[in-house]
Amino acid sequence: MKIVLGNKAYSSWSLRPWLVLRHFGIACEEQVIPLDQPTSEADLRRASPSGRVPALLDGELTVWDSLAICEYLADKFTGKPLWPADPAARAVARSVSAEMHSGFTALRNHLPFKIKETFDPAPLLPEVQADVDRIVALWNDCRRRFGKGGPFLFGPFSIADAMYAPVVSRFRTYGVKPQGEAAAYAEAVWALPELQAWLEEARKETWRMKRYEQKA
Ligand SMILES: N[C@@H](CCC(=O)N[C@@H](CS)C(=O)NCC(=O)O)C(=O)O
Repeated sequence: MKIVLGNKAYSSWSLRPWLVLRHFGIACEEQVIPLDQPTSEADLRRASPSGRVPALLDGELTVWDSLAICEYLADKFTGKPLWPADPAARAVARSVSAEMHSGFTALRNHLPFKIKETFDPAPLLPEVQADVDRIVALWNDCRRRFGKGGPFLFGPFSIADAMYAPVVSRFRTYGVKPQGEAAAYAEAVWALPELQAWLEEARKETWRMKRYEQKA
């Protein structure tokens, strides 16, 4: 298999399935397409039918979209606990993953993913604060209901944590401090060796993405 990613400094959607691959020790080549470069659009179109990354190539098959890739990996590697084993926990893990995938637009637009950077905390727009409050509430709820077996949302690391890892990074970048169990959860995600490895690789990148650098 090969996963096609955007730059590690900026591509939050790419980080999600990459973390799943790395955490569960699934062998996969990788290719990074730097975004916002003169050749990016053509390169992305060649790699992915949507013209967006991540995309996973498995033989003749292309799977695109972060959550679809995670589901494909869960189907293909059934011996590995990519989702929680308990059906109720798994259903909630899928719910919070889908909520991340389809929502939190204000947070994603106003606090862009910049894993290498940190800024002084600034007041949040009300719609961004509402997204932060909902995320912190759902982290606390998952930890309380399902988190007994480990430091992550459903105890051991699962796809749900991969979906929220870019939010953990954004909270650090913009000085957002979650309250309650959510604070310890965010620390556990940030401390993941795979996430730190991604950060190290992001630090080595020299591409600049002008579109994002004008913000924040
Ligand atoms: N819903 C998609 C979103 C993918 C997406 O928007 N990827 C961005 C990079 S993080 C992209 O490919 N952008 C193309 C561009 O900026 O030209 C997913 O979950 O994979």
